[in-house]
Amino acid sequence: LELAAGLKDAAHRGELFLVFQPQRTLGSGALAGAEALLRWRHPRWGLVSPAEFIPIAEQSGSIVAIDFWVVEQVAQQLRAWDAAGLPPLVVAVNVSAAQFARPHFVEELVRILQRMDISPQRIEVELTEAVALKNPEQAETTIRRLHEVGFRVALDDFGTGYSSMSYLKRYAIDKLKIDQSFVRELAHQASDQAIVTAIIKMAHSLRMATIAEGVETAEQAALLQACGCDEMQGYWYSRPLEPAAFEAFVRNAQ
Ligand code: G
Ligand code: G
Ligand code: MN
Ligand code: NA
Repeated sequence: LELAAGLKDAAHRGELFLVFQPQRTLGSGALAGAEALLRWRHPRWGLVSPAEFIPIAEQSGSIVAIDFWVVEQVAQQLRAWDAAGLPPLVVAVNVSAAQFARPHFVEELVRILQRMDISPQRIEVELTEAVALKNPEQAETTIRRLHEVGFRVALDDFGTGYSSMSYLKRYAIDKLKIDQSFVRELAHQASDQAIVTAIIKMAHSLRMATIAEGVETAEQAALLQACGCDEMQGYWYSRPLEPAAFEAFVRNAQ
């Protein structure tokens, strides 16, 4: 309860901020993009994990305002990086079920980006299977609409939800994010290698790209590349970085 009360105005008090985790193309080694991840620095409790406060924000309903604040921050950051001469990166944002279910979700996103003069093509919308499957009919329409206006769509934590193969055919998904639980023991578990290989093959035959999450070792990266995975994200390449550190990382990667 105290956490919920503290969260209510956290954005206004400047306690929320974003970190950006670089994503790497496995073939060329080039920087592929970034995922924006929310952080809450409370004056007394210190850094509170989103794994802790996102569920609370979802229960209290404040998640919608927070998620739109995140999009606004990302757009602002992209403008700043463009002005600083960084290459035009695509940034992935996590979307909650409550935000995705809003009747004018896509238009609300577009309006925020228009205000900042940032094209939807710079944003990848990350949905989990749970978010996408809550209301499959609405999801199909919303994802199609997202595409029409230029957003990319990625399916987050893929393989951990109630994966139904039928929606992969129906939904216009651009990218599957292979969950880190399949990556963790990749070098030691034949079953994980089989699953990862199958996900990548299926994704490619449906013309979707793949990114592996939670890549922590060179060995995992090499195995993923051998399996044909397109991109990777994880501590091995980089931890999530605050904007200044991210900018330095990008300049170094060029
Ligand atoms: O960064 P970290 O691994 O601690 O994130 C934990 C969880 O919080 C992940 O499931 C992630 O998707 C979620 N999360 C991080 N940032 C955001 C955000 O801006 N909005 C939403 N809805 N979830 C987020
Ligand atoms: O649910 P989602 O995939 O959006 O959240 C990604 C989470 O994974 C973030 O909390 C991020 O901080 C975390 N993360 C990113 N890279 C790694 C990694 O290499 N190892 C582990 N254990 N977690 C990671
Ligand atoms: Mn994510
Ligand atoms: Na994920």
